[in-house]
This record gives sequence, C-alpha cells and structure tokens, in this order.
Amino acid sequence: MGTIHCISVIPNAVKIPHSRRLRGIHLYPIFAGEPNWIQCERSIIPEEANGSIPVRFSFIVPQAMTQENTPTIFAAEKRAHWRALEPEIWSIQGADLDAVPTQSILTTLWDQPRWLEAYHLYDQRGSELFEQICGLPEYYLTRTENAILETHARDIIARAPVRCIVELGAGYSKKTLHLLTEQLRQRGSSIFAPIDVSAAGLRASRAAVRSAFPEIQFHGLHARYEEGFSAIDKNLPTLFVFLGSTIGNFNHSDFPRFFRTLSAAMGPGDFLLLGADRVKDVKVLEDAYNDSRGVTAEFILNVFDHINRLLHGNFARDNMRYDSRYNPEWQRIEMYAVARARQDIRFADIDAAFQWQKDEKILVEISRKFDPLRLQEQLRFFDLGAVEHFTDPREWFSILLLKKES
Ligand code: AVI
Repeated sequence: MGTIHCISVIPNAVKIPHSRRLRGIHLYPIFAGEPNWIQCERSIIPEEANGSIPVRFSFIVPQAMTQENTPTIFAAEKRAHWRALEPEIWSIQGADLDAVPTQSILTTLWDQPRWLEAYHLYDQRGSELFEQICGLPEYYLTRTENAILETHARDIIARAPVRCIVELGAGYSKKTLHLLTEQLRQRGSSIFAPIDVSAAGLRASRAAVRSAFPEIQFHGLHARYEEGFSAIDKNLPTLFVFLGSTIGNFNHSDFPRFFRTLSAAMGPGDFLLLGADRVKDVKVLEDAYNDSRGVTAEFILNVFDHINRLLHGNFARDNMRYDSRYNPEWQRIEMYAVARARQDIRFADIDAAFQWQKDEKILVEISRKFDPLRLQEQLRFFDLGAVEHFTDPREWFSILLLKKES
C-alpha cells in the first residue's frame, strides 16, 4: 500500500471533499482514528482553505482500495468486484442501484389484475412512513419480534457459533442490538455486515455500531440482497439474519427464487435467522394494515407519487383510495389502491397509457402470514433444517433458527 507515515487531524472548520484522487489513490480525511484504515501523510493547503490558514492534513487511505485488501468477508472469486464506496461501506463496481425500474412498473401495471412490486414503496418518504408504521399501536409485528429476540438472543447466539452476522436490511434496530450484544459477549470481536440498497441506512447503521460496539468490525454492503449475500465467503461461519417478516412481501415466484439463491450462497454449517408473521385472528391482522391514523394508507398510496416522479406519470392521489383485507384462502393481507373515478394514466416520454377504471383495484402489496410448521417443512426443500423455533406468549410471530444442511 506504499509508505505510510502519519500525522495530524483535520480541523472541523475546513471542508474537504469526501474523496479525492492523488496519484491514483482515493484519499479520505481522517475522522478520529478509523479502525481498518491506514493513515497516510500529506501536508497540503487545499483550495477549500482559501489559502487563509496553512493547515496540515492527514488522510486515511482505505486499505480496501486494492483487491488484496478487500475484507475477508468476501469470497476470493468475488473480491475483485467490490470497491469501497466510503469507509467500511462496499459496493459492486459498476452496479447501478438507481436505475429506474421502468420495465417492472410497466409490465405489472399492464397485467390483469394490475399490481406493483413492493420495493417501489420505499422511496425516502415511504421509508419514513414505514418507520412510523413500526411504532403504531395496531402494528404488533415489530414489537413482538423485538420481544422474542430480547428474550432469546442469548440462546440464538449460543446455538449459532459464528464469526460473522450478515443482516438483510440496513439493520441496527433494537433487534440487531440484542444479537450483537450477545455475539460480543459470547464470542468477542466479530463482524457485522448489513446489506442494503440505501447508503443512508448503511451510514446510520455504521455510526450506531461504531459507537455501541467499537470491537465489532463493520462492513456495510451497498447492494441488492442477492448480490450481497452471494459475495460472502462460504468458509466464514456466518449467521444470516432476515427479520421483520419481509418474506411475507414475496409473491409465489419470489419466495422459492430467494431461498434457492440464499441457500446456494450459504456455506455448510451457516445459519439463517428468519422472522415470520403468523396466521391469526382476522381482526388483529386487518387492524395492523388499516390503522386508525391512516399511516398505512398513506404508505401504500405514496407509491403513486414515487411512480409519477420516476416515470413522469399523472396518477392523481385525490382520485384514489386505500383498501385492504385478509384473504384467508391465500393467507395474506392484500393492500390495494382503488380508483374513485376513471383516470387516464399517461407516462410522458414513454409511449404508454391506460385507463384506470372507476373501482378498479391495483394490488400494491401483499403480506403473507405463515404457519411455522409448514414454513419449516417448505424450507427443508432448500436444505435449511430447523434448529429451533422461538415465539411469543400469544404465538403471533415466529423466529426460526435454521441451519444449512450440506
Ligand atoms: C416490510 N413488511 C414486512 C411490512 C409488512 O408487514 O408486510 C410492510 C408493510 N406494509 C404495510 N404495513 C407494513
């Protein structure tokens, strides 16, 4: 990595670009002794200081900028594809996570019945609304899952002797805290690697982990789940964590595809911790997705503002309403947008238009509910064997600990 000497700390008052290139190396300002980063001396007066105060600068050169220094969480054959986006956050070289999902939106809106893929819900406003949903009195899922983890984290970690925890989702909720606390207590220094398409989520997670668990190595993977978990070294004993019953939002083709890919990415002896919401009293379920404050309605209908922005569409929010219900045959909550009056939908720039008829529904999201025994049986077909089943006193939510069988 070249000769390394070192030095002083950047005064906060001086603004430095987040990364700058010097002799072919990206340089980052030092912020209070980053672990895993090498400090490298450069004494310069940057343009930003306007020549007013000669300041000595220190930079940290990310060790991981070279292929041989990418962290060992990556499988050797995948390492070359990953680059440091910023300290301790990695992304796949050339990946375009912001590509507009035009094809997905157009094909599903032209389907019969019309529907949307759930990931379109999470623009910035959608993510904020979902945070609010998690705290609603009717939305028992987050609280219940958190309580199960709080009670059983010690047992979960004891049964999954791993060095690395990979969380699907930016993590660092209270739930992750329970797991990391136990991991540190039982195993000492370990690795935590959340995978998320949101760089902001990863940054928040990094800040939280650094301050609460400085002994834990943090590697945020800025990627889609499948790209992220497929890059993890199969020889690194790993617990994959997928909480929140997000599997409930998968449709019948997403579900097998997801578990097939995840299982193929797991090494023999790796573990999966999976949160799944259970089939229960219909009123409890329907209230959770039709809250009295209307936050869920706003979350679901907000997707049309997002689509309007992405594709220059003309969905009129005041001409639609939210409708949700439990479908007992499919064991799922269905969340719809219903046209209050006919809307002629057009997308500027794209030669595409359709009539959204009065009372016609668009299925925006499904949330499947599970029977934990049946789910365990299903997962056996993906070589994931049940180790333990944790639930709450009301048996509303299940957390399954599964092990990859070779
Ligand atoms: C993210 N997912 C598990 C939530 C759920 O419960 O299906 C999304 C959600 N949609 C409306 N409320 C919550």
